[in-house]
Amino acid sequence: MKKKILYILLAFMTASLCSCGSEIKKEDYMEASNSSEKISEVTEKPSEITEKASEIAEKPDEITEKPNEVTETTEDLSSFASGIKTEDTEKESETEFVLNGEIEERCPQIYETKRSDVSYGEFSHDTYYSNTCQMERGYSILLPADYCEDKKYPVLYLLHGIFGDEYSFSNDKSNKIKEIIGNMAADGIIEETILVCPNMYAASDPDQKPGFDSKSVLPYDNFINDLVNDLMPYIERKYSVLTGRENTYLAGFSMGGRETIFITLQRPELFGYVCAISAAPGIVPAKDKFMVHEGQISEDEMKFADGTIEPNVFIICCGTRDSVVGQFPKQYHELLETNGANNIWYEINGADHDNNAIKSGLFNLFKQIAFDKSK
Ligand code: FER
Repeated sequence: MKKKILYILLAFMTASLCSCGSEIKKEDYMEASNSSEKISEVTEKPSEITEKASEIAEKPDEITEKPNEVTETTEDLSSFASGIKTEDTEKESETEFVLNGEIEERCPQIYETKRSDVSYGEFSHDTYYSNTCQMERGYSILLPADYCEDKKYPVLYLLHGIFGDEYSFSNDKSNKIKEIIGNMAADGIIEETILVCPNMYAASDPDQKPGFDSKSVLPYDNFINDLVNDLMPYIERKYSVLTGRENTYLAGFSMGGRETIFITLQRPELFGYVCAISAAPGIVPAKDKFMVHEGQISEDEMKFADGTIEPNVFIICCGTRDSVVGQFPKQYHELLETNGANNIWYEINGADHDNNAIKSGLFNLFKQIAFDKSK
């Protein structure tokens, strides 16, 4: 009997621990929805979650409300936060690796598994002064284990999801970022690379908080200014980095994926290698259960300006079972393609809004970088 209670307790604790990739905090989602529902209602079956996902990810042509108008969300949003713990039914990926231009849906085990003969970097945290926000702002940084000033390293800026911060990736051991970068560098596939994880909420008012309404989302759209004018110059001054688009990479998950696409379209001369994982809606006008998005740009503007250089690699990907952003990433890919902007689109079979998608996106970004640079 005691054993049974222990098992139940263990199961409950395991279910409660957010081991998935999203930085979305359950409490925040619940707060955003004014939801008073119990956490026990969170544990829905994957199939139910998928049904909800298709409801939530409405197509843009289904917009009936005026832009700017905030939709009242009556749905229990906490269920979407738990949806990201979807059981992974896919087979383990191949352990063989061949450097070619092919996308591999899943990050191979050999790259996400810690090895005893590889030294991995450790995350540290620091701050920089942001003129954009008129305040000191934090970032996490993963330097290669044997980082030294005599060498110069390429940099990947990695942007978190909504309600996240500069600790979102460094605090989540399940995204295997350290392992993927460390192993791929140890195998000589990629150069040793510095990873910078900023706080993407570029608000000037320290009391402003993220949420599902136009005003609360604006600081995310302002991050382009903080990144380009404050953080990148600071990183380039403080660390031994290679500069220029060939050595500057940009990736992001969900809200970070949305800003990754937006920033890339605005400043393609700065980033040579880009990956938007499970990108959130709102670059172009859209509506989902969370809110109505006015859109940062129009659908026609979803392209690179005439005469501008395009990224060498521009990946857009999403899990087939994404319960938060649904079909929006695919829509971005299609709009870009229609407007003549090259991008690699792929889906991660069985992945939700989770670390399976994050691991896949990062692995494939590095693989494409390696392949492109080997040409
Ligand atoms: C939205 C749907 C998803 C949205 C943001 C998200 C601001 C972000 C999700 C995430 O970052 O995980 O409508 O609007």
